Amino acid sequence: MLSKNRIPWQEKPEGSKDVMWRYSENPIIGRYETATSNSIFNSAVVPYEDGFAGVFRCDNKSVQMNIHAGFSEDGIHWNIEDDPIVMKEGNTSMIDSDYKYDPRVTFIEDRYWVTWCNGYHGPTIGIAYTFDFKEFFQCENAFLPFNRNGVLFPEKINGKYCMLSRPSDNGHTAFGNIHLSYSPDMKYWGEHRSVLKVTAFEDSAWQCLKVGAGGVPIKTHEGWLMFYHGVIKTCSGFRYSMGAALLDLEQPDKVLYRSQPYLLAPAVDYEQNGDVPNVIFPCASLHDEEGKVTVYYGAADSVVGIAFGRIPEIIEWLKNNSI
Ligand code: BMA
Repeated sequence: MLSKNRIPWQEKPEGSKDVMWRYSENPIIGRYETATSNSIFNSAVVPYEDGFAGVFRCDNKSVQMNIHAGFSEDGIHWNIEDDPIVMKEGNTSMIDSDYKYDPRVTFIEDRYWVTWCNGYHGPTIGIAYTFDFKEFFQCENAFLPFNRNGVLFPEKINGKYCMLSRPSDNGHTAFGNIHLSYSPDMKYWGEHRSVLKVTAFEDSAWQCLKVGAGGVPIKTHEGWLMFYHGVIKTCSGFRYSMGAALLDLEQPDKVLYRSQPYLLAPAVDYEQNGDVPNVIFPCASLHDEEGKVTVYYGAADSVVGIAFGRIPEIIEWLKNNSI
């Protein structure tokens, strides 16, 4: 919960019947905002000191994927480091990495934890921690390859760290369900459980090919609110949209509600056109004590956009639109 940091916000456009709506000034981060970037997209932000900090996916002009730290006073205008994060040794000296992408950031107890898709003989889930977004300490990879979309819960559940992930292949995976795993120490992961699976095409086609966790789940009285991406394969390729689910607080592999319609799908220029057309890929959100939520998402694998909603309305909508 935030008190001093005011999250970015804009009221719903008059007459809109949508549960979530886009910021009128999107995209908030353009593709060329660091000295060497080809694109800046699937990125994660958190409240930090009097403002915000984040970890950003910046692909450079050789189209190598890496993660960069950044800071902002208002959550909209960002200063992103020109150079990628250089990791120090955390709970291991094995900090090899062929590439890094799609970061998430979670504050747990005393530090910020970063998870990302780490290239180690194929994609798997990398973990690091930081106290200040200047020094980062890399830990053991959570899982064997191949895995993507590792997202930590913001607190221990039943005394253990808990992480969502999506086992995958080494390519543009044509399948994918969300699982979760527990760890007593952020090093050894087990007790793997299935959480959310793809839907049948005739039930909800936008999420029938694969689903993957978005930002850090938000704790509410009714459950963990998780934004996720769902994918359909169309005649012209994959299309990534955003939905939401509510997971049981004590036992988060139990899905209470899960959206049948999407909350947001590619529909405007910066989501439909870019290096990979038709992608909305949520990686983070900010929320306040009034229940406002601002979701950060990568658009068309090129830029970052934000969208707004109110948590009680989203939960109500989920209850009425669940499969
Ligand atoms: C996924 C990941 C994401 C990307 C998406 C669409 O497999 O690589 O980083 O946004 O594909 O290209």
